[in-house]
Amino acid sequence: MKAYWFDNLPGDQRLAHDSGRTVSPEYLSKLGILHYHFPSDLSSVNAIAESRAYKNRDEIEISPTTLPNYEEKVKNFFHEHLHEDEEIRYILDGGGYFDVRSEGDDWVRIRLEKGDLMIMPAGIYHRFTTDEKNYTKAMRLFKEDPKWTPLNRGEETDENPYRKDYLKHRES
Ligand code: KMT
Ligand code: NI
Repeated sequence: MKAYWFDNLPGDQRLAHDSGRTVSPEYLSKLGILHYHFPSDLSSVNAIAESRAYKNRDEIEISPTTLPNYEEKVKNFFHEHLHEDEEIRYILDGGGYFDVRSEGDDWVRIRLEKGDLMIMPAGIYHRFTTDEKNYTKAMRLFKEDPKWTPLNRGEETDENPYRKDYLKHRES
């Protein structure tokens, strides 16, 4: 895992877009993001899922050969959105980027690779993209009652109770 400020320069979303300014683990924690590294150890993943009552999971292989309409899907993952549940992702192979909004509404880019597990809080604005290698295999963890539908950013999501709750906790 590596976190840095997104450079905001034009170019394919799958490029690194590394401004060269790193973001500290403390700042990620302030945004409410948790990160772990579990190399090929599903027991740790299972323990996290159990402790947060995340009872469902699936695996997704995001690549041009395994995901129909790959280019379109990759663009969709990159639409800024939030969820009403935590988003928990465990990278099984390959790599990719999650961008999350900072307190000042700038993008923090988080590079994840095999063995990385990230938990994003409910209500945080974010987006995802594969990298130049076009290959991410990930486990997606869901609660029993899934509220993981992406809600694209707009006036309504700014008023979403999960968004308001996130901001309240981030500021404290
Ligand atoms: C998301 O929320 O954009 C995703 O789940 C992307 C696929 S998992 C790496
Ligand atoms: Ni999401």
